[in-house]
Amino acid sequence: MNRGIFITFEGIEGAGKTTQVRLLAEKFKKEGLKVIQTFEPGDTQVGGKIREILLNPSLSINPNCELLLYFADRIQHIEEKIKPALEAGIIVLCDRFTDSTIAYQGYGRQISIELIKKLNTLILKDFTPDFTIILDLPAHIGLNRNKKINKRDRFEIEDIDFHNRVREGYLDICKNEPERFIVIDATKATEEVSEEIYKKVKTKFRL
Ligand code: Z5A
Repeated sequence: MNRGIFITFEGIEGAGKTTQVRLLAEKFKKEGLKVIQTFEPGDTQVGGKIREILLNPSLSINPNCELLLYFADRIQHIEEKIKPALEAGIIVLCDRFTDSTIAYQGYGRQISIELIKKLNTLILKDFTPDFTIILDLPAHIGLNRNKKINKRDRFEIEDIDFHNRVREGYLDICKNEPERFIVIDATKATEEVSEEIYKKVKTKFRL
């Protein structure tokens, strides 16, 4: 049996990641492809507890503690969910992964990116997605979308400079590995974005 494909969706808040993961999964399922949707942080039983801590706006969390909690969530997620699905030949569509840690904790919180990369090697053995879709849009548009649905967690309450650094971070990260990334203009209408992603993934993996 062939190994599955690991595809991650990245971008700032309100970029449309959750929406696009769902739409791509629906399209693939209609074609009879085996696919699962997952997300970080929190898509395991242990991860759900970690998520409650990470997103609670009333907690003040030390940046390195926050960093390690994301890694704790991720190793549980990889071992419990992602690897078994890939070994079973399933396409895994994941809403956020290690590029989020580089963008948010590295560029956003300004923790050493060298340190994050070392942890990635030590803890995750550099487990890397096959393909990463960056949904790019100006921070104020993404934040406004989330305001409309009253979403306010520990990250939404950060100032606009933080979110601008995260966006710039993503655009920087993909320069180092252009073959793994595509950047999509996420200001376009939902269905237009979805079609673009669908076509790119189909072509790249000859599905
Ligand atoms: N985080 C971190 O710091 N480090 C890490 O390593 C990881 C994560 C893994 C998780 O929050 C937080 O953890 C996250 C980063 C941090 N920061 N925050 N906040 P989360 O899981 O609760 O949320 P999120 O990942 O940021 O997703 P989101 O804010 O829910 O946004 P989204 O998934 O990108 O968008 P959406 O839910 O699909 O859409 C948002 C709204 O926009 C919704 O009303 C849609 O109907 C609308 N939408 C979507 N697409 C469009 C288009 N094209 N046009 C107009 N409106 C649209």
